[in-house]
Amino acid sequence: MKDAAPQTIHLKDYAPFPWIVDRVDLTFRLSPTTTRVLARVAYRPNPEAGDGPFFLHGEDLRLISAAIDGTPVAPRITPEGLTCDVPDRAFLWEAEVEIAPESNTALEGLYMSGGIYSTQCEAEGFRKITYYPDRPDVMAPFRVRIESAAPVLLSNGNQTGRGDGWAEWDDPWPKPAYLFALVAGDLVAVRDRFVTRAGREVDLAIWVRPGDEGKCDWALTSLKASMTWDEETYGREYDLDIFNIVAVDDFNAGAMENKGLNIFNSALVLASPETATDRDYERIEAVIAHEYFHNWTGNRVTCRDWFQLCLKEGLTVFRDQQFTSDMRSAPVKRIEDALMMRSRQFREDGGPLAHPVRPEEFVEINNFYTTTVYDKGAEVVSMLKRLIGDNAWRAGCDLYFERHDGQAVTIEDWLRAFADVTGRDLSQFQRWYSQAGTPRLSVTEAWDGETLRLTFVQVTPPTPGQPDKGPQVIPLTMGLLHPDGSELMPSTTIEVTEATQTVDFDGAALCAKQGKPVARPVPSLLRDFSAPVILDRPLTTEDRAFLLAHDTDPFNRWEAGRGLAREVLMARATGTDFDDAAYLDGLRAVLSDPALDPAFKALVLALPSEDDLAQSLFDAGTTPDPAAIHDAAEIQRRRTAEALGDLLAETHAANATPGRYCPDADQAGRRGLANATLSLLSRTDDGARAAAQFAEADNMTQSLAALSALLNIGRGAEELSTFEARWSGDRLVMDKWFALQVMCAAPDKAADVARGLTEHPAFTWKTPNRFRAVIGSLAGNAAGFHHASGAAYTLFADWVLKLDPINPQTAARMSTAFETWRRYDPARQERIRDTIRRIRDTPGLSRDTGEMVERMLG
Ligand code: 0A1
Ligand code: ZN
Repeated sequence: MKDAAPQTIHLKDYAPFPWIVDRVDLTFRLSPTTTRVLARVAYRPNPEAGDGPFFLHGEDLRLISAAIDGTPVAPRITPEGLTCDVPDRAFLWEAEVEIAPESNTALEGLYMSGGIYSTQCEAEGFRKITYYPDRPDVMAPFRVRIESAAPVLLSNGNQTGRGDGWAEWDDPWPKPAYLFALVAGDLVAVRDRFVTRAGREVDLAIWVRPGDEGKCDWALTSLKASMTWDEETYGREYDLDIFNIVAVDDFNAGAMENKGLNIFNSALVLASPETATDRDYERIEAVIAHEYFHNWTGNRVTCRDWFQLCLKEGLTVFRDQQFTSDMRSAPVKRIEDALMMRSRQFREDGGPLAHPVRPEEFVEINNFYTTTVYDKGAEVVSMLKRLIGDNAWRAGCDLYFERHDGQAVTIEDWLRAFADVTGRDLSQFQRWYSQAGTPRLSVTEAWDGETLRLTFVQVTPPTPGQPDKGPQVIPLTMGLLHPDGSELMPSTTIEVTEATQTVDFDGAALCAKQGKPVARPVPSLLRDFSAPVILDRPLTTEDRAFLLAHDTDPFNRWEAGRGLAREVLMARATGTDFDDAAYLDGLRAVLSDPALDPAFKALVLALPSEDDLAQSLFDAGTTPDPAAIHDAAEIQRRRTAEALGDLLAETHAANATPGRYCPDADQAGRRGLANATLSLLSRTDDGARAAAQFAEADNMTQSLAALSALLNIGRGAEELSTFEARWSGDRLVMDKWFALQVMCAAPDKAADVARGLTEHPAFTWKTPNRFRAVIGSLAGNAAGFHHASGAAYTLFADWVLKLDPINPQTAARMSTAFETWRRYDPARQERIRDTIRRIRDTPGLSRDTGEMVERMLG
C-alpha cells in the first residue's frame, strides 16, 4: 500500500538531479519469488544542478547490499527510496536487491503474466526494480545481463551475448529508466527484416506465446508500414539492429514504447480474420505505429519531467493520426478523432477531472495518462501545424530533433523550435497547454446585402483551480457556400485570437467572381474540426439539411447530419414533438449517393452516443434522463428502419461480403456500412438477417456485429452459447463475448448481466482486459449504468474496491466512470456522490484511486 498522506508534486518545484549517470549495468537473476537485481551505476556530480541529497527512488525492494567504489555503505531507507552519503566526485554505485515478480499484481515494475516475466516502467515503475533516480531527465546507456533458464531472454538495444541460461544486451542510446524493459519466458518469434533508408538492416520480431504465431502478420505489416512512413514523412529512421515487440496478456494500458523492445497488450498485436474485427485491425495498425513513432518522439527526445507528458504523447498521437489518415481515409479518420474528442475529452474537460494539457500538479502521475494529455495534446499539435503551414511544420520538427536529440525537454523547448523557424510569437498559443476547459466559440452572422459579418465570442468556462481564462488562438477553418449549393470560398483558416472578434467577407464580390447572383453566403465553420472547441451556432433544420447536401468539406457534411440526428433525439428525449423528415431525407440522400465512401455513410448513419446526448442536453441547460435518451434512440432506430427499409436492405446486401477477407479501409468501410444497416434492419425483421449473418459469418467482424444486433433487440441467447462454445479457448475473443453482453443489455438488466458474468468461471478479474470487458463495459452502457435503481453504481464501486488493493492503476482509471455525476438529477447525484464517498472512505484505499475520488468530489 502506498503512503497514507499523499504528497502533491508541483511543476514549479522542478530541479535537476544533482548527479549525472554515465552508465547503468544491470544483472537480473530471475526467479518468480526471489529475483535478484544487481545494479552498477556510474554517477558524477552534475555541474548544472544545485546541491541536494543523493536520493534514489525505490519501492517494495529488499536491499541485500550496497557499496560505493567497492566499499559497503549503509543507506537510510524509507518507503519511497534511500539516501546515502556519497563523495563529491565521480563514483560507482553498486546495489543488490531482491524482488518478487510473481506477487506483483499491480503490473508495474517486473511482473509475471502467464508465466512470462515482463516489465512496465512508465511512469515510475523502475523504482520497483532497483534503487535509481527514476525520473525522465536522467538519461543513460544501459547494459543488461539476464540469467534465467527461460528460453527467450530480451532487453533493450542490441544483443551482445547469449549462452546457456544467460543473455546480454546493450542499448547505446541514453534513455530514462521508464524506457527500460525486460522480457523472459517461453515465447516464439515471427520474424521479418527491414532495411532503412540509410541501409541499416533491422531484424524485426514479434514475440508471442506458442500457438499465437499465426496471428502476427498484421502487426508485422503495420510495423514495416510505420517504419517506411516515418522515413518518408518526417525523415526519421530506426537506430538499432533489432526491433522487438512482445505481446502479453496482463497489461494495464495498450502498449509501451520501451527502446527497441515494445511491450503490448496482446489485444493490440494478435489478429486473424476469424478472431479480430476490422476495428481491431485498425487499432493494431495505429498502436503499432504509435509505439514505433515514439522512438523519435519520446525516446530520442524525451520529457524533462512528467508534467511534460503531452510533449511525447500529444505529438505521437498526432503522428499516428496522420499515419492512419494516410493509410486509410483522411476524412473518416478526422470524424473518428473528433468523435473521440467530444465523447471523452470534452467530457473530462467539462467535469471535475479537468486539467490542462500540461498539468501543473499531481499526486499520482499514472492518473494523468488521460484523453486530455493524449488527444487534446494531439489537437494542439494539429492546430500548430494548421497555423504555421506544412513546410514550416516540417522545418520546425527537423529543428526540434536536431536541437534536442538525446535530451529531456519541455513544452517551451518544443514551441521555441517553431517560433524560431517561423518568427511567430507563440506565447498566446501556449495557453492551449496551460488552460483547461473546452472553449465555447459562439458565432453570429449579419448580412447587409453585400458584406457578411461574422462575430466570434470565445469563452472558456472555469475548471478546477482555474476560475479565469484568457482568449486562446483558435484556428478556424471555414468556407462559404452560395445558396444554390456551389462553393463561393474554399477552405480558409482564420485566426480567432480575441475574446470578441469580427471578420468581414465581401459576399457580393465572391458571388460576382463566380458569376452568381448576389445572395447571402452560407458559412461552413470549423471545417475539418480545426480546433477542439464547442461551436455555438444557431442553425435551423434547413441550414443543416443544406450543409449535409452541399458542404464540400466532408467533416462538416457529416457534422450537419449529426446535428439533424441530435436535434431529433434531444427533442424526443425531453418529450418534445419533432419532425424527423429532414433527418430521414438526409440519410436517404447520403445512402443513395454512389460517390460517397461507405465508411463515411456508416458514420452518418450512426446516432450520437447516449452519453454524448446526455452531455449535449446538459450543455443546453437540461438535466439529462438516461432512460429517456435510451428510449429516444431506440425509437429513432425503429423509425429509421421503417422509413428506409428497402434502401437499408439493399445497402446491407451490397456491402456485407465484399470478397475474400482483407482488413483494408475499403473492405472495412463496406462491412462497417453493412453492419450499421444490419443493426437498424433487425429492428423491423426481428433479427432474421442478423441470425442469418451470424450463421454464415466467416470472420469476427460479421459475426460480432450480427450477435450485437441480436442482443440489442433482446434476442441472441442461442448465438451467445454457440459463440462461447466455439471460442472458450481464446482469451481475446472471450473478452468480446463478455463485453458485448454487458454493453447490449437492456437498461434494467445491465447490472444483473454484469453480476452474472462476474460469477462465470472464466471471469479472471485480475487480468485487466477481462475486468474491463465486464466492469468497464457496465459504465459503457449509459442507460444501464445510470439506471434509477442505482444497482450498477453499487456493483461497479464494489468491483473497483476489490481491484484497488491489487491493481490501483486500473482501479483508479475505472473510477472515472463517475466523473459526470453532476450532470444528473438530484436523486442520481446523491446516489453517485454516496458511492464515491464510500470508495473514498474505504480504509487502505490506494493513492491512485484516492486522488481520483477526491478530485471527483471536488
Ligand atoms: N507510453 C505508452 C502508454 C503507457 C503509459 C503508461 C503505462 O503505465 C502507466 C503504460 C503504457 C503509450 O503512450 O503508448
Ligand atoms: Zn504514447
